[in-house]
This record gives sequence, C-alpha cells and structure tokens, in this order.
Amino acid sequence: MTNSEMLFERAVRHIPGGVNSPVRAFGSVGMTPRFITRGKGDRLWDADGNEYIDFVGSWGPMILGHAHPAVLEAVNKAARDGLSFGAATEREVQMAELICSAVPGMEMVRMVNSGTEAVMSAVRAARGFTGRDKLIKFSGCYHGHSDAMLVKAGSGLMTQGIPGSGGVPEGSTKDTLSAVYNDLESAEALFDMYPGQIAAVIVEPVGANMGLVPPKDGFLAWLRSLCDKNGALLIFDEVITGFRLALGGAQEYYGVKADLCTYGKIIGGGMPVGAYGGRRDIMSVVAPLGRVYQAGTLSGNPVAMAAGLAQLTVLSETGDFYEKLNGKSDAFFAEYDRILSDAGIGHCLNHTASLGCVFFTEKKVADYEDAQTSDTERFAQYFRFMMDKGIYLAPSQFEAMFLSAAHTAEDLEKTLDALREFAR
Ligand code: HOZ
Repeated sequence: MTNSEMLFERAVRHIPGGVNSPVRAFGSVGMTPRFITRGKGDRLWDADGNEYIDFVGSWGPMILGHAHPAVLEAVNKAARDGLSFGAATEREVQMAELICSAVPGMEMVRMVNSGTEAVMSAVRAARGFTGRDKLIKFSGCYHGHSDAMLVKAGSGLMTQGIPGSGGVPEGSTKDTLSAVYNDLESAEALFDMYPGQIAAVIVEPVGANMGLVPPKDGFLAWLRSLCDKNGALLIFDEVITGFRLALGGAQEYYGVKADLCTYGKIIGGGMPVGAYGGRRDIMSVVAPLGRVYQAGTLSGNPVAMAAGLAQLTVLSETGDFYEKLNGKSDAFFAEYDRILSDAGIGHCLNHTASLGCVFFTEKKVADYEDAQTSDTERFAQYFRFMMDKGIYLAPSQFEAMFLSAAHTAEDLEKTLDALREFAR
C-alpha cells in the first residue's frame, strides 16, 4: 500500500469522502487521491515521493507557480507581525488600490475569504441595489456553493452527475433562473418572462467549471446590452478568469464591462481570499455605507493580503507577463490538439489564454449539454495514463487545465510526449 493510500484510508474515517472538497477524491477517474506534500514552480511531490508536472495549480491561484519566492517572503514577513487582528490594516488599502487600478470599472472593492462568499455577497448587493429578486445564471457555470447558486452548477456537481444539491430549500433557488451558456435567446426569453424582476445576470466569462467553454464571439457584449435594456446588472464571476486572462481579467480580454465582478483564490496568491466590487453607486449599498449587510472577521486578513499583494504586484509589474504566458499556452494547446487529431482520437480541445480542456466528443463543446456528451470513461483512461507519466491533471472531465508562468518549455514538451504516447 502506498503512503497516499494509507492516508486516504485514515482520511475517510473522519472526513466526508476523505477530502475537504469533493473533486479531490478522484472518484470520477477511478483512483484514490495522491496526498501532496510539496510544490515548487510547476512541480508537485506526493507522500510517496512521486514528482508531477502540475496543471491544476490549486485550481488557478498558482499563476506564478508554487512557492514563488516573492509570495513566500511576503507571507513570512506578515506572519511575524501577527496572524489576525479583526481590525483595519494598511495592506487592505493597498490591495483595494491595486485591484481598482488594474481592473476596468472597479471603483470599490470588498475583501472576503473565498469565491463562494464573493458571489453570495455580490448577488446580495445586486438585489439590494436594484430592489429585485430574480437572478439569471447559466447551466454549467459554477459560482460557489451558496444555496441560491446550486442550480445546474458545474464543477463537483457536474462531476457527480447531479443538477443540484440536497439540503437546499426550494425557496432558496426559486429566484435563480437557468439559461443556456452561449445561447442568446434563452436569456432573453427569461427577461421576457419576468419583466422588471431580474436583478442581475451572473456569468463565468469563460465557462471554466464544465471543462472549459469559451464564450462565442459577441456573447458577453450581447449580455451587456441585454442587461442595459432591462435595467439589470451584469456580474462577471472572475474567480477563474480574473488576473488570469489579463491583468484586468475577462473585462479587459474581451473588452466588455460588467457592473460587478467577483474574485477568488488568485488574488490571495494561494491563501484563502475572495473579493467583490465594481461600480461605486452599487457598492455603496454595502454596510456600513448602506443597508446590505456583509461581514467577516478574517476578511482582509493580514497574511492573506500580503500573499495576494505580492502576487498581484509581480503580475502588474512584469510588463509582458500575459503576452508570454498566453503565447506559451497557445502554442502548447495547439500541439495538444494536433497530437489527438493526428491520432484520429475524437475530441474537442477548448482553450482560452492559459486555460484549456480536452473533451472526448465529436461535438464542438459550447455549453453544459455539449460538455456532457464527452466520454468520461475515456477521460478517466487519459487521466490515469497521464498521471502514471507524472502529469497531474484535474481529476474530472468538468474542470480546466491551468498553465502558469513556471511551466518550463522542457516540462511542456514532456507533457506533450506523454500525450503522444497516450494517443499511440
Ligand atoms: N470545485 C473546485 C474547482 N472548480 C475544486 C476546488 C478544490 O477541490 O480545491
């Protein structure tokens, strides 16, 4: 028995499913999880000393690679001064200034502790501001696990093949309306059905929790005008795309402005952080300025702020950071696609900037239903094969691959070699 297997055996006794987040259980790929002991750059090591080239990157935040020296130094320095005060600190001000200067249209921002919390709070602010209750989300988009968002959500729910979660009272989701990603008419029909009642449309600008599903040309701009026409707010959930596609996230990458944006892990450099923000008039409804309540003892935590500030500073001060990362990723995913095509393997490779995903289907995957046509058995075979070659991919068909600045040309080539072998 391996050390990881022994740890898992212990874990399942006291942790539901042995993990603290469902997809980590490796259930859908027919394996038990590898317990990770260390990460450096683009590499991970597990409890048995196996080494992997990592394409999960903690699900996005490790855009500089693991254990980046600037982030570590900032964390160490902050920790020496105390771990939490539950009081205002200068780093929170610096963080807000940095986010507002980097992100188009960001006038005020509130720090929270996770993407889930960010979305839950942004939705509350949108409802408080508009005085309306209903919300449109898109099937397959994942916006964290607050009750109202667990409607045809992607990520772990999609991996388990369930449309919603137990324990969510009907009342909590009665105002959540589902539209089809990339389908202009389905959202419009909901506005027609509920005139003057829709507070906001929330969308992952690039669907990154049903595998990877990029927006069709014009989809986001069209959502913008649909919201304007109906007096609703547009919320971009940038938990995955923020500071990843570009410094200004999807708003900058696609040139479409949202009213509110939500952020997660990437702005914490690996520490538990989230944020929501946007137009000043909307954010002014948030307490103590306004009547929309939201609070948190650990929000703006000094160590988490130090990590996030260090990471965002590297991202914003490295002039060609995104050009390089996105260029490297384009070349990598183009070759990935070619290898599978040359081998005659039916697949659809979707990729945007440093995010990508292979679906084993002949369909062009543009929404939740298309994504579900993927042969998940074949995905599991591919996952296990790659793992065996030391390539650590997301253990689910319905998650994305993340490249970082730390991925070396050599390691990307090794990954492509492993894929060539799989394809053979
Ligand atoms: N559902 C998360 C990714 N979309 C996975 C989080 C985790 O397991 O850490």
